[in-house]
Amino acid sequence: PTFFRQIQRAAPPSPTKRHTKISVVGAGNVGMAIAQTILTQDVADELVLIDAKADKLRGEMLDLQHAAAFLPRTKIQASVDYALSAGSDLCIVTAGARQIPGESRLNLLQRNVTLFRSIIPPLARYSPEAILLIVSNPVDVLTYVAWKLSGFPSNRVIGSGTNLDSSRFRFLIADHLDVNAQDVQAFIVGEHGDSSVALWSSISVGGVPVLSFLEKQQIAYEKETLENIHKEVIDSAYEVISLKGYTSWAIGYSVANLARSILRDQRKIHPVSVVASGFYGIEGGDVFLSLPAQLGRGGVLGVANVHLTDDEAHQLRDSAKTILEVQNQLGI
Ligand code: 6V0
Repeated sequence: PTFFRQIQRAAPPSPTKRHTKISVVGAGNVGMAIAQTILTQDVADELVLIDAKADKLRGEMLDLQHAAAFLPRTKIQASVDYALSAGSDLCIVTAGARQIPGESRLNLLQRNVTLFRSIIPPLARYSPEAILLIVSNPVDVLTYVAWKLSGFPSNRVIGSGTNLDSSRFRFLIADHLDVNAQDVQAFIVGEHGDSSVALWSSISVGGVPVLSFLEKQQIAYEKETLENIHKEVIDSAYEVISLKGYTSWAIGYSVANLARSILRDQRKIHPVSVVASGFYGIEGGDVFLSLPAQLGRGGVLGVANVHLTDDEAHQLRDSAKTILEVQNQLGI
């Protein structure tokens, strides 16, 4: 129905103003936190939710739609059918099987690979030009799996990787130094989770390199404090999960931030999971690990060749080796 009487024929939308569409697969804790943050940040004209549970999905869709009066305008739809995702610019995958008590990590991974076989091919078929952003864990291996199953070029398959670990790191450093976390530059790279690598020399606050500043002041004990902060980053996911059962808000903001960089062509550098083979002597097969990558409308625009100490490069090669061993058992 036409509510407004037209005073003049409306001009067709400008071809330079792009319509943006995001699909989120998996409407669980993480998928919904990402969806709601994307809505508040005004990055998409259209948001599609896909999940296997039809009732839960419709409930989540209605609940978000009812907030329309308070949000930038975004068309929100949901379906169990991937056809609704057609023409997406960005597909975010958060669907994952839950660990059964006593189940090995490899077995959980196998079940997630089976899940991805039913998710990635239809996503790729309906949105052949999309960028895939993988969040489900173990994120580095599953990003590789998504890359293989989609047949997409590697610049259009990204894992959320250590973007979240790095934001936890920046928060804790900011809290320790009593500064704004947005002024803290600090990168955690490598494998998302237990074996992540903190790049100590990358830490700066407002352009001042923290480590050399502390060394000049001969505050040696501060290095230990920073190392403890990295330990706290690694433990923090476990702590949140043991306290509230899952993590959601920080991963929601961190992935929405990636979505903004990609779709609004921000060309910002984020530590995300990309093909890392060939960097820092990583060899033996294709492996995804987080490195500081520049993100924009084309996906991964480039990977920063940051200086790593011998020890840091060694840690990355170790993670790559472990991941490759796991990948070789998957039959992908
Ligand atoms: P959840 O709340 O159990 O949600 C998972 C959702 O996936 C559920 O709604 C399921 O119905 C849905 N699902 C299952 N199978 C399918 C399928 N075949 N097709 C479509 N949907 C399906 O889990 P939660 O949201 O807490 O976590 C999701 C994933 O994100 C897990 O693998 C987590 O480990 C991972 N995380 C990754 C993080 C990162 O930094 N990369 C951070 C937090 C969680």
